[in-house]
Amino acid sequence: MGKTITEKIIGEHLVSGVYRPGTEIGIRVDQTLTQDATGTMAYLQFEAMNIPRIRTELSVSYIDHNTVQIGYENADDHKYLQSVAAKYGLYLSRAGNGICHQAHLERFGKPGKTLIGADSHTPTGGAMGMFAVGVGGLDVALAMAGEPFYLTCPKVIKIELNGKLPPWVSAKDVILKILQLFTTKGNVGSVFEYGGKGVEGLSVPERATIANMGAECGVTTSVFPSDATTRRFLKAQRREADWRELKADRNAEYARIVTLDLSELVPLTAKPHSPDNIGAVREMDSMEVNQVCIGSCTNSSYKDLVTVATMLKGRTVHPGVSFIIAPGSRQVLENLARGGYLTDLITAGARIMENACGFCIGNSQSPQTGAVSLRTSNRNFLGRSGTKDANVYLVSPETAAAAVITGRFTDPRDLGLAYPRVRMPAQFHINDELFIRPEETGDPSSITIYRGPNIGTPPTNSKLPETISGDITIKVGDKITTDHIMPAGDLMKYRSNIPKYAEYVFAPVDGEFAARAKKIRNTGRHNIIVAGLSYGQGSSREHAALCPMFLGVKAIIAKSFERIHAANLINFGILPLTFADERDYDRVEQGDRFEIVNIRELLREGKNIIVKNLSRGTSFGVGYDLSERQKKILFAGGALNRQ
Ligand code: MIC
Ligand code: SF4
Repeated sequence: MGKTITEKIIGEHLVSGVYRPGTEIGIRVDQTLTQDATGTMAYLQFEAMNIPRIRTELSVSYIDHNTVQIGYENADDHKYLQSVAAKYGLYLSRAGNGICHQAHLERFGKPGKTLIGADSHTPTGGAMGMFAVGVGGLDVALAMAGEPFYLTCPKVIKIELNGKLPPWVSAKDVILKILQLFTTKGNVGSVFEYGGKGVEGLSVPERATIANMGAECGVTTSVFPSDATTRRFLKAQRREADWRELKADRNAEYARIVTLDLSELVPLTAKPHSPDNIGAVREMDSMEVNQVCIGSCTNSSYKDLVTVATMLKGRTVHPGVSFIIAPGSRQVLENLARGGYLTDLITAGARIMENACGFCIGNSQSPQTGAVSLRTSNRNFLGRSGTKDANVYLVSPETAAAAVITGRFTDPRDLGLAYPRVRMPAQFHINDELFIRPEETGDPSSITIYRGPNIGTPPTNSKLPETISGDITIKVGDKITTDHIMPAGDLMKYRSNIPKYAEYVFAPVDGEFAARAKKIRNTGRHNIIVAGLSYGQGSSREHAALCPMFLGVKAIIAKSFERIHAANLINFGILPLTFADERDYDRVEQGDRFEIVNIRELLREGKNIIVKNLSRGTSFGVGYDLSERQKKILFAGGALNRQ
């Protein structure tokens, strides 16, 4: 039987287990990436492992999230990251160099390699045939220490693209259509593998938009073939030697095949407050728009911004719209400038932001009260923009630029303009000066790691007790994202200060949670969280596990968990349990007192676990999906305790 691309790459990297979907496997990690908001904690954990130099082929530490720098904390973290990179042999991508996923695709991505990144949009690398997976920082730290990366061997869903995109319909509309079909839940343990004739017509940046937002579906990753287009892209990056061909065998078998005719797609939008709440742009009834933000790791490539610049050339932003552009990388910005496109954008009235995450994570450009904000980013969770009652719509760069012109939701096909078909340059202007290479940094033993006053040591957990006895400190509903659990925005400056950051756990949902949890913890009881479907959607931030752990959370009972978050919970010694009968969710309330006895023994022997509800005199069963390796981590109270 033939192989899928996924099976080929996994097969070349397999170090434990066998390629059987649903079972745990370990793979060798070629490359890792981190960004500053997850990286500081990941490197503190790496330091705790006492390894003299990294053991991967390539590891890159990007500074792209916390670049607004109000107060000393972010700048101190940047300096910490720079000294760590020098000491342990990593590349450092300095602030101003761009968003990790865009810059990594440009300068380091290689077909056929494995990449794990402490950021949920790491699958962007799948655009050039990498097996690229978003993970928690601790998994990156372990990979840098030479450990394999463990994951559930995924089942492969083929997305067969046929036809060609019509004018004004672009890659964002493709992935929004896929989000409409697959939604944000129920896809854990799958890979989207793209194929079909339609792939040929998509440039690498377009493939990157699609692979990037597969993360919103909750898949392990998305993979495109590496073909002549990939080769041209790498050549334009002066990296043709990194190319290799990679495609699925003709007779490869898939768990499911979904066919999409690109020529039938129309401009789409994800309406508030979920990336799978899809509607057609034409149905938006010319709604007034207050803000347009173009950028983020989803749509900030040269191709995206040249399209926008060409549409706006000679025009001026509508008076009702605040128009923001954040290019994906310094390379993108420099090439826009050299081609004259930057001038067109400035003349049109764009507010040009730094090449960084910026507005996407809500640490700048929060819109006005009740605003309608059109963004080319990938997440529109409630409050993520920094304005709680803002309505964020996710759109393509074309639809975003149309609203810049008209001040209203406008289908770009209705503008009456000629569609600017952008050709990718045969050669990008390349300037790697903002990368600090490991070779440049001198003798590692002479490097002292810099630690500002905001940088603490990573807290560790105690061993899993025989009995968990505690309170339902909070009961939440379905689709709770890590932005609900551990908000980012301006609070991200506390990423390396856990006691401080922990004060904000669940702040967007329940401002009293942290105080309540501390009170329960201080009486010696445990905190337990009850949740609905798809708990922990969204980002990879391990702080959504680490900070609850710090507050004394020992177990979470949910209807289902998202992949990265479940792995993070285990890494920090929090037990993820699922309701055996989902109706039991309705039979428990916040404040109920629970007892789960003999857990260690039951887990060890693979037996059913019963939860006693002492407040109601009832009990119910819960399940778990844990490998022997994961059980050991839980018994030890987290992965750091096992090092
Ligand atoms: C995000 O888009 O939510 C982030 C910020 O990039 C996160 C990482 C983080 O919280 O630091 C992600 O996607 O993993
Ligand atoms: Fe940055 Fe936004 Fe991409 Fe996250 S989703 S990496 S915050 S640009």
